Amino acid sequence: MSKRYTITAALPYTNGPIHIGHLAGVYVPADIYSRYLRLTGNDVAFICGSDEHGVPITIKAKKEGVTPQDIVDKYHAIIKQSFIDFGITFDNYSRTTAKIHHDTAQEFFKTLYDKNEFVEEVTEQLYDAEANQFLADRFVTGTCPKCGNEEAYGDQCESCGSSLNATDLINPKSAITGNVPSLKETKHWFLPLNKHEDFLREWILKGHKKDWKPNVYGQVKSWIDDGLRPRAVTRDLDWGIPVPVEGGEGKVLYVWFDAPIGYISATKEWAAREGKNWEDYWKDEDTKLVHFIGKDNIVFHCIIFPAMLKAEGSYILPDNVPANEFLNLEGQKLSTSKNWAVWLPDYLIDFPNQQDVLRYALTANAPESKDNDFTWKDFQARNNNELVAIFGNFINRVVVLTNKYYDGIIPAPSDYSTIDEETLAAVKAYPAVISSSIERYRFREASQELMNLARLGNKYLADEEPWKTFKTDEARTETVMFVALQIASALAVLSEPFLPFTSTKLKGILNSNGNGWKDVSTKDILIPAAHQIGKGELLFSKIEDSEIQIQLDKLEASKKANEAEKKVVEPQKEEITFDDFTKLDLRVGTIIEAEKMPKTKKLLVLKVDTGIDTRTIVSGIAESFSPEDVIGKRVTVLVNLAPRALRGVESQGMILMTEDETGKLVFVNPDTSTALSTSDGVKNGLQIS
Ligand code: B3M
Ligand code: ZN
Repeated sequence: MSKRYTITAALPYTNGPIHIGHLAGVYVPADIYSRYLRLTGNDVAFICGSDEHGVPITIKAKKEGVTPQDIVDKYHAIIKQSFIDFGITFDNYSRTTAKIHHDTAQEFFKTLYDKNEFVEEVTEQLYDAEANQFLADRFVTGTCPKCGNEEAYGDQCESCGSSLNATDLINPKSAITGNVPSLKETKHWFLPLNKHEDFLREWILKGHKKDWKPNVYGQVKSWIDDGLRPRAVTRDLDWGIPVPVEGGEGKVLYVWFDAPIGYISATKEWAAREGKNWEDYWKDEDTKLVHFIGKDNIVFHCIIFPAMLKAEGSYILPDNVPANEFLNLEGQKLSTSKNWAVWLPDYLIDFPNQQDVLRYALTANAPESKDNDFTWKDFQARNNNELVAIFGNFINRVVVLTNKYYDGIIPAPSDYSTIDEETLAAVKAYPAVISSSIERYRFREASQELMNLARLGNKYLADEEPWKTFKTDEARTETVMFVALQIASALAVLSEPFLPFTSTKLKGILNSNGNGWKDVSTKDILIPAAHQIGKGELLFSKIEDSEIQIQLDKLEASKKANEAEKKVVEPQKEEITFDDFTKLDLRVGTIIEAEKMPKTKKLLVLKVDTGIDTRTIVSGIAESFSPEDVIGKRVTVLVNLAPRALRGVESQGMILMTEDETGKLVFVNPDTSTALSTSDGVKNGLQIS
């Protein structure tokens, strides 16, 4: 039965382009779902837009010396275009700096204010006096009180997912100046989540939300069980939506208060354009609201936004929030700041017309129930071994043989064999199988079922061998080719949600565009005899090792750049006088014996020939060098250091060591050119010139 759906995809922060983590977590599954629902005849509003307020944008603008508006204008354009080029079919891609959004968010706030749904309170908040700035959200970092992560933000810990108030952080530090913040009084409006606890418990825990993904349900349950607290929904910032009530001057709405309302304003904008009524999509109990998000957004979509909607009173609540886990890249967490990512605009340049390959690789390996890893090798294998070798190969054989044997005109079948009948029956079962997976948000499973249909086609051809029967049995060959063409037609339809560009191409090749999703299971003939198909064109092409290497080299370059940045140069120590320096008696010595100090990790006991005597020196280098490494080595020795007992062994001097540019411990070696290396200078102890 046809239904109305409002499908939202998390509004990306407009401080950088989209990367594969966003795509795998949110946009690809949301697009598959939306395309599927449209194909099956539903009324769909697929909504997204740029999240343009919030601290990350202010921070980026400060860093680049431009205004926040400059930043959001730049990335809104980049993000919007890359979604279009990638085939994400939003019905509307809006932005939260749009007037319609400011109006909608302010009106929403006003309604809750008028209904007394907020608690107005003066509290002490973290304040950076040097920056003249209250510190909330990403302006402050500190240790998470729940899990101990030392890099938690003022509103959330990304490590354990907890939602936090800035004052919860242990050892808070300003992200602007690095200062330890002070406390300063300020007035804010709080949404008393505690007041909505019973409703949330009833709605999610006792309600029908048992069909939510276990990771989502589990997180939400644990927050509710922990007890909910009031949460400030206003901020002392200048970038954002002004608080529209008395006393709100100089304050803006908290970005997580305005952003989800962005779904509503984007729907309004779309409805006005399309001549529809937006309220049908947000206020009709028969409409199904589904939020696609990443796991770090669960609390906002399952607790805070529903509490806001409930408090307002006239809205529907989400039917499901199929949040995904995270995608890693080559074994490491994706990171914008470390440039550890595959950026969508770059992908579209490096792999032109290969959107479907990335869509498929990300779906087949989607982080649906646990974090997953994207590797370029897997991407290549998904393309070469599945898209090319299974799907592409099947279509290519069917199209080439039809053109070769029948000039592209589909032959009429004779009697079906049992195999033919079983094969056609199996094809008819696929729409229901794939639908069932998609409707349960199991997109990986669904994509694999699609590939199984192509496998079925390949097996059918391999078993029936029309290239052999062509010489001996015309009628049998015609029947086999007819059946194979039905499978190809089914693939053209059922691939659309997953591989939309391929689906369009394939429909073009088959010269057939008329079938819908349900036709595949109900019609006996999807493409009729005597129909003329087009010439073949390859659907997919092999990705070579050299193309993969280019991508791996890019990542290697990011890694190097990060290491170079990370290298903190120790500041120079306090100045000393020449007299201080002349006190050091440095000699060239040779290590003649070395052994590990028992029961220690770090210490080696060395016998060193200093030229004046042989003495024992205990050196803390055992983690970098084994005894065998150092025996026979010429070293620089400070011989007049006061003796000191280490673990009961008297150490009579010190071997000079330093770190090289990579941080590795190295000997100050008298035989290579180091700072102290003129042998005269060393021998004389002190004269370096
Ligand atoms: N801007 C996405 C993020 O956390 C955030 C989503 C808003 S959805 C209303 O990166
Ligand atoms: Zn935490």
